[in-house]
Amino acid sequence: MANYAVGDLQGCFTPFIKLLSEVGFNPSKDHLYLVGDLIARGPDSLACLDFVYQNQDALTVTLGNHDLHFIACYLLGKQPNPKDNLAPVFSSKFCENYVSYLRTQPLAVYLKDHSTFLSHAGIHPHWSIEQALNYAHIAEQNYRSDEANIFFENMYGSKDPAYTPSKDFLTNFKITVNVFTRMRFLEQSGNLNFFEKGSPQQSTLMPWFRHERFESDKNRYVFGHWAALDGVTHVENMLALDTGCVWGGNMTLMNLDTGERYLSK
Ligand SMILES: [Mn+2]
Repeated sequence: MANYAVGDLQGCFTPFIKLLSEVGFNPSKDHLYLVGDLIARGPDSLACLDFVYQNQDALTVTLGNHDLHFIACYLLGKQPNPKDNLAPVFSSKFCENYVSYLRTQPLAVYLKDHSTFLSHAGIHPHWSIEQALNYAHIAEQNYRSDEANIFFENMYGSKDPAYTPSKDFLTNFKITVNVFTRMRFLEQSGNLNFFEKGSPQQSTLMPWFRHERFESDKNRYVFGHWAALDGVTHVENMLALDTGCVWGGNMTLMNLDTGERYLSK
């Protein structure tokens, strides 16, 4: 049995399947962690969702911002961003199944045997792994509940860059979702900066993974979301898997047992 992780698929089905066949992924024995953003800008979001749905016993998805946006649009009856190629997904007779399945998936996972934390955007440096999993768990209950719509209605906007829990449960949902699915750079205060998306070399702000808390941390952190990093963090235990396949780059697959990386051509 092998454990693999893949970064943002973003609807790029062909390179994904090629990578799985290159490593001989066997859904009856192996497990695959997808760190979110299965769908959106690429050519074949429907095929990505369908594969994930068909192989769900062998897969775990840590949801990304695009996955949550898809769920929100479906539940709230909103139009998705026209830049996303999601029309075939919305017209699929299985659309409801995909939404139901994605809602069963977590925001963050910790693999004890591998000392590895996985999520779409990362972990806030002021949150312990235990706290982070606890916040994720609460938000997961929110989006699985019958009241999920009120959480999705209040998920948007960049008005809440905070990372500390508040007294208001809707705000907490938004904070948790922001940290796990949108975080890149941090302000000095620890608050999230939603406006810079480039590479760390082009910014005076601190990428979340450069915080000193991680220097003596024996855990590995596996994340996607930040294509401008191109898989490079310069921090040994920080493993960035989004190498911008949808923007003309590669897709990255990592063997979590050996640390080996494979790039799609
Ligand atoms: Mn993302």
